[in-house]
Amino acid sequence: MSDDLEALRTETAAALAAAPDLRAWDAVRVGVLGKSGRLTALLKDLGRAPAEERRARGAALNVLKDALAAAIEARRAELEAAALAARLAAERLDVSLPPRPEAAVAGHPGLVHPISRTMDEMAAIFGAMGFAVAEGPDVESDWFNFGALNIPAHHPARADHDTFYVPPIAGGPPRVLRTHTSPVQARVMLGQPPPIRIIAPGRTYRADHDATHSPMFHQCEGLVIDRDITLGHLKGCLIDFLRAFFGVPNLPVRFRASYFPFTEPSMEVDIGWDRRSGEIGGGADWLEILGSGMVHPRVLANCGIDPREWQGFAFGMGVERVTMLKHGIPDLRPFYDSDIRWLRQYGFVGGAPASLHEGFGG
Ligand code: 2NL
Repeated sequence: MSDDLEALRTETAAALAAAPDLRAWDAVRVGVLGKSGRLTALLKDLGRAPAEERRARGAALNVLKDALAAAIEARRAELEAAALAARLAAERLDVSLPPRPEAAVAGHPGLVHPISRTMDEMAAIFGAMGFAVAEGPDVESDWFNFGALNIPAHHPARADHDTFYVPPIAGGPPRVLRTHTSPVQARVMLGQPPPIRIIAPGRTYRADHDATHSPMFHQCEGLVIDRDITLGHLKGCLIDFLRAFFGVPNLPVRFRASYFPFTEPSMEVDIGWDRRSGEIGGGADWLEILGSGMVHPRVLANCGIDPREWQGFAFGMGVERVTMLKHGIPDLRPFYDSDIRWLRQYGFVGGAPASLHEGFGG
């Protein structure tokens, strides 16, 4: 190899070794391979070499170009690994550190967010009735979120859901951020034989953002599948739940015919309250709390359960909504602001919530 090419190789190697970070590395790269880089200039000059030398020099230049590109790439990988290692070391969190003293309230290192509290209470109340808690992924296949639940493409219910779509993994099925927690229940039905008694509390997502809607919110759904489940079981179960959750023993509960694609018949569930004072159980007004119904035979079949042998009921409710009602929280937006003043006002001292036995009250 001619001297000038050899010089470029050794000088580039030295410059790469001396480059302390990706910025310096990029300057070396541009200086060699860039538009006005040294190698680029040598390639441009090739045309001026004597014809008898051109062929050999061209070949040597190409070999050098590949070698330089490889050396540059190798150094980039090295520097990136070093940068990542430095970041990981610098940003390491010591989770065993005691909490900052200013975060403590009344001697407690932290408080339970009202959303978590409500979901814990739901787990305790339904848990005492024999329900297990089921969980599933936030990013769902279009089929689990809609298809399994008797909401085919072009069904009007899809439009109501204001769905966030997620790019599919190469060649994979269409994906969404789940718009309800029903897909968790569809997964359970496919994964285990009946009888089934579960609730599915968790995050849900819809492309909706205003004073009363957040793009991320929470739902709790429930599902019971057995051989002889009737509307009577649905009513008894939800009446018991609502009375335990709101702590009002004789809370008036009303069932109203409605429509959902995944249940038939479907019912909306209202509780009695006083619109003026906000008192739950008093007054002459009705407030919608839950959607419910007998699981549609097509949903059972979609999820591998024979509807001639098994039947059941399902229900769903918004966690934010019942939390605001129960605790008189007037505004949805601060739920997600992580404002320590709001959390102090509405947070709960830790520990498991009261069980059904305590919550029933009569
Ligand atoms: C509402 C209404 C509801 C369901 C959710 C459900 C799930 C399966 C099968 C059948 Cl896997 N149904 N879920 C049923 C009726 C109503 O939610 O207003 N939610 C906030």
